[in-house]
Order: sequence, then C-alpha cells, then structure tokens
Amino acid sequence: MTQLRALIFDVDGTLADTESVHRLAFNLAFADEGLDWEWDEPLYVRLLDVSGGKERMDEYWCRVRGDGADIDEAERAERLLRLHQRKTQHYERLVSEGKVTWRPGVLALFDEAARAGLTLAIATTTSPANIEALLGSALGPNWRKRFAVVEDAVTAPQKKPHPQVYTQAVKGLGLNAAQCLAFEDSFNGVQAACAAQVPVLVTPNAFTAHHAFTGALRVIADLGGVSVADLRAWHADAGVLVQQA
Ligand code: XBP
Ligand code: MG
Repeated sequence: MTQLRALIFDVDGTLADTESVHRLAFNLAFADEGLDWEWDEPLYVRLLDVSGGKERMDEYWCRVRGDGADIDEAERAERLLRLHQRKTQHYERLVSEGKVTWRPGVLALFDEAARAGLTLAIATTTSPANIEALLGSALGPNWRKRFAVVEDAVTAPQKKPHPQVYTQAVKGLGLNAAQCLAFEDSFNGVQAACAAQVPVLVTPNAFTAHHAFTGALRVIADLGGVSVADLRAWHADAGVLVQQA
C-alpha cells in the first residue's frame, strides 16, 4: 500500500468560494476599458469551462461574441493582457476587503495535516498575485512557508485539464503521484489530476455542481469535519483501486 505523503490543493473554488469575486473583477475591468462586455452568472458558469482568465476572455471575445477574430493578433493579445492586469488588481482589492469566503474545513486541515507530518502543495491555474492575496489574507505574510511547492499560471502555463501543474507539483515534491492526494472543485481539475495519476478528492461548489467527476477518488460536499485519518483511509482505497485495475 502506498503511504500518503502530500496534499496538493487547487485554489479557486476549492480553498475558497472565489469565482463570484473573479466574475465581479472581470466585469469591473471591462467597465474600466469602456467595453460593453458583461458576464452574468449563467454565462460565467459556461466560460469557467476554460481555465485561465486570459484564455477565458479570449474564448468569450472570439467564440461567444465572435468579433475578436477581426482584431489584429498583436492588438488582441495586448488588450487581453491589459484587461487581465486590471482584473487582477480589482480581484486583489476585493480579497483584501474580505469579499472572499474560505470553504469549510480547509484551514483546519492545513493545520492538522502539518501536525501529522504531511507536506502541503498548491496546483492552480490562477495567477500568482491572486494566490498571494488569498493566502496572505488568511495565513499572513509568511503563508508561502506552509507549502513545499506552489505551481501556478506562471510556472505551469499549460492550463487544466492539461496535467502540467500536477506533474510539476509531484516532481517538485520529490514524490510519486500515488503518494499524493489532490483536492479539486471542477471537471478540468479532476481531469488534470487524473492525467497526472494523482488520486483526487472533489468538493464541488455552486459553479461546478453540474460537472462530471469521473475518475475522482471521492466526491464530498466540503472538507468540514474531514480528518487526516479520513484522508489516509480514502487514499488507501485509491491504492486498492489501482491494484484492482
Ligand atoms: C481557476 C481558474 C482561474 C480563475 C481566475 O483556477 O481557472 O482562471 O478562474 O484566475 P484553479 P485568473 O485552478 O485554482 O481552480 O484570472 O488569474 O486566471
Ligand atoms: Mg478550481
């Protein structure tokens, strides 16, 4: 049986309910640019099928609105970058104003896992500034010391469902995938973890409840009341599944 050694956490939608604040930040950036772009919640649920804020805006511009393809490639890239920088500034401010709610059990599990000798890591498609804002606000300026590895949109530019962020996290941990347990909220995240052979626990949220989570080790409402002993037992099941395969 492969012993559990590390927990690898997705950020958006898993650690905290961030996507409604991301959506607000996008709309504020669009308004700053004087654009008639407005992402309501049903549209944002659809656009969340695309990981990465710049990629998501490009999808909207070219395939939902359909008028992005008429723009010169360089000009389009420049506007997407400008919009994303502005959006990230709005998101950082909204997080600092306490607009994001952490999900149940996550911070308690960080503490219990560390006491139990488990290593913590992050594997996200979000931007470094967003991670800094969210974890800095909850864990203080030394939050980074709590995580052995942080893989994000800069270190792993191939976004979920591509497995790059997880394969790099496992490599950075110096472990094999079976010694890790990933925590995710979305179809893309589960696909990425499974493609990297990392057993994955899913805690869906309002934006992802309709997603398929085929391949996940287990789907639970949230991490409230979940102990390290629970994780070790569920992870051992993964070992059994692998042996049965
Ligand atoms: C979710 C994402 C991100 C966020 C927006 O990341 O796909 O794009 O929606 O953040 P996670 P950016 O892997 O943590 O679920 O605008 O910085 O991309
Ligand atoms: Mg997520």
